[in-house]
Amino acid sequence: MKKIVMLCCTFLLMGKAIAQEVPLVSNIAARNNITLNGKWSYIVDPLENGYYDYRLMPFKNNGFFENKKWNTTDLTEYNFATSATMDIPSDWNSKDERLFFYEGTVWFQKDFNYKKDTKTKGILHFGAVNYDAKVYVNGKLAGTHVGGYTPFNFDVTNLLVDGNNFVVVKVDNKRHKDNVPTVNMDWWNYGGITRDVTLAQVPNTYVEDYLVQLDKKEKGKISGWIKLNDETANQSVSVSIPELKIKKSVTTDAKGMAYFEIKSNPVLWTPEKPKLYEVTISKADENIVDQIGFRTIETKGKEILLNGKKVFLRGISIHEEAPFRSGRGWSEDDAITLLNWAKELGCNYVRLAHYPHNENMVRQAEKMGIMIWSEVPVYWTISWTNPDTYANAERQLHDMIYRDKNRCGIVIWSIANETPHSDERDIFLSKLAKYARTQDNTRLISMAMEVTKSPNNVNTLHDNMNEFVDIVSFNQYLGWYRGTNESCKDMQWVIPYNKPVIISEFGGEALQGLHGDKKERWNEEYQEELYIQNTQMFNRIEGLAGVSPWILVDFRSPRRQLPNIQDFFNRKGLISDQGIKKKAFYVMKNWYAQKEKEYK
Ligand code: GCB
Repeated sequence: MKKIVMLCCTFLLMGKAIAQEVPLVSNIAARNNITLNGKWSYIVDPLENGYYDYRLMPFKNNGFFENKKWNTTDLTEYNFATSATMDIPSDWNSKDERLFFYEGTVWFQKDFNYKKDTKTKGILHFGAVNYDAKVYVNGKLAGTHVGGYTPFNFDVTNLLVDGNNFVVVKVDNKRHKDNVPTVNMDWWNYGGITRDVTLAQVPNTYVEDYLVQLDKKEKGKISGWIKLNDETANQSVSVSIPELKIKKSVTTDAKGMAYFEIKSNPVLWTPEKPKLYEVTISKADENIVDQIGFRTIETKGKEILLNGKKVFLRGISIHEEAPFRSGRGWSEDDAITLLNWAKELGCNYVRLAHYPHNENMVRQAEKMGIMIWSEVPVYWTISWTNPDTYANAERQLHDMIYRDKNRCGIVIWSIANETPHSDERDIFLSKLAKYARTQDNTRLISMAMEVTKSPNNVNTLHDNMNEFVDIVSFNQYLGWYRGTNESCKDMQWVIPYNKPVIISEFGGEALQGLHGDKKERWNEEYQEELYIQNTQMFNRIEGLAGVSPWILVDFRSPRRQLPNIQDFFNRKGLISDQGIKKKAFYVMKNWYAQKEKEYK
């Protein structure tokens, strides 16, 4: 009898996934959480000996993920307990000087305590891991993920035990041609568990996701939906916005979805008055609190309209690099420092390049009244014809939109940066643009295109992708990669599309503190002159609706080698890596002050 019962149990376990990736739990920070941030033990494993045996076959069950307790009788050649520790979130390149240039596998391990109960599930959530993650809980595979800048989570309920548990993550950031991004890029490929790690303890049936926004079709209405993880009908869920005296209960349909429409005229979010409302999504055993703003964003001919009013996007491009200490930025403090600088420059807009930034950055920008361009790392020369590469890019786009769809600060989704023209690229990107619209029809779509060179001082912009985007954006480097600063004076621009135009990048390098003739590169005066000439030229571009100079702060890049000047920093920042403003900062600031007046 006993034997039969045991067999049944095994069968049931085999029929049911022990752990699995589940749709992202929205607004993870607002759930009942155990944080797994903090000290993790780590083992650097350049040959992946913790994963493959000496025949290069994956170990069945005694890889490093087993976290075997070391003793003198067994042949065990690793020991997390005596290995060094690293603060997570972080990147190993800036945490361990031996790993500055390292691209490969590092194993991370952490112990934690958990109180199991039958009414809740454990969802293990990672804000981001760069690039390839294999996650194990108590020695068993919980799931895998690729892509370095988007969140993912696994339902690990069946792997958790009451009391002591451990999690092991194998992180591999080796570059591969077919990845997104591909092998060649102008930023540091920081490896590691780069964003928050959270174990959310949610009710067995929980609110997985929700959308609360101004109705797209009808004025004076807020609409949206609440989605449960289970396809359970007749569950009562509600949305409340006390400041607007809204409390609306709705019931789920057979798909676990509940839709609502509420008559309301909220104060609209603007950069000048970034009004956010406290919104609570509730179920009998769950309350999720969010801060949500309401606004409309659209285009009309060559204009961008925010809440129906023409705006000029006074922007700056930003990499997700930590101010002062370099390394990957991730915290609220990092976000506040960077965004305060953007504010000081006079910005109402930031281009978060070249991948989705951490949630702190997006939420903080929104709070400070800064509109956002958010981008996926479809950068330079991707493997356009590889279906897996497309699927990877689409997944990253999906997850970026999914995470941030309630963020009114985001006004533009960007699907690519500086991609070379070809039929294969057109097929890939047009599909991606159409996909973006299926995921969100309330924001604008764009991509950073390139200027196609043209003779006689006439720059004509031509890109087949024009018909798939709402805003025509392009990077141009007059005075740095093309022409001289002087050449800006005679340059004419022909942009033959009836759409708003954004210059998504322009700029040049300067080592902060290096001074000299404005005709000599690398000194601050050269960069200053480049900004003077370029901004004067911009005044002549018809339909220009925004700019985002490249870039706010000097950032690390292995492409930038010049000794004593670059030393592995791209020096196009308006601010040095040590937080000191260069002369060009003030040129841009003045130009933005003028623009602000013009658009008042
Ligand atoms: C670009 C790229 C950006 C580079 C920049 C540069 O056009 O989009 O990723 O860092 O130029 O500094 O060359």
